[in-house]
Amino acid sequence: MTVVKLGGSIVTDKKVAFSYRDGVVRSLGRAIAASRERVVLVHGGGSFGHPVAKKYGLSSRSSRPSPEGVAETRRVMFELDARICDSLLASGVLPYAFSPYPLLTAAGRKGLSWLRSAVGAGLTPVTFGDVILGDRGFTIISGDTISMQLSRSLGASRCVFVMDVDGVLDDSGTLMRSIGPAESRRLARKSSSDATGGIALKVREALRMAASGTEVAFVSGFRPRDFSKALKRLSFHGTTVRVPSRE
Ligand code: IP8
Repeated sequence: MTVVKLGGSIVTDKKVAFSYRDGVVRSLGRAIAASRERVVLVHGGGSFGHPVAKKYGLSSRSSRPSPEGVAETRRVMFELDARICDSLLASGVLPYAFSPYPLLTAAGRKGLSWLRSAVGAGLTPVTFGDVILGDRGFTIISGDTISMQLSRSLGASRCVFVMDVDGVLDDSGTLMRSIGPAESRRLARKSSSDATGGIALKVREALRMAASGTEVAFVSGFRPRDFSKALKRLSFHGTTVRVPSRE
């Protein structure tokens, strides 16, 4: 099983509110359909979820109790999800959209046989970063965290993060072909304009996955051939994550 995280920066143009990259999502969908891999998809908020979450002061750290903000942020996330499912259907992938809520409790994560059944039936489960009610009120759970939880619960052999750049970049913008804990600590200092954690969160979740046996890849969604290679475990242009215990 492979978990694919479609970053908000690749499914939308984050500089343009409510922009959507139909052509890019279709090309990624065609690559998934052609790969015949068993895939579970997670997508981020991009120019839909993040600006609205920010407008209402919602984030993954703190949240003001704003029922309007919760309702509006979820509405735009479901709208983006519907667009993504349309593009997937048009490219030969059969999406099975679901809310990430079942993933939030230990019992829910254990009982994921329905998800396996959906994949066994030829469907591709699709879920997304969401607004959830936790101990600290309403907070945003990033698609990156959901990808990590799903990878662990499903025992995924691979997780592919699809981005708008070639992979994880260093301070000078150069591609890092491989990353481990040391690079992660450096990236943790990078600030993000997202309501969640940006690249630092992705890399942190990637290391946790790698530590529990999932291979992690970062690849550009503008390079569908490299995305195909990453899906099929072939050598690709992008970043791979080193297993922390082997450092
Ligand atoms: O873009 C955030 O998910 P992410 C989702 O994966 C919302 O961090 C609701 C903004």
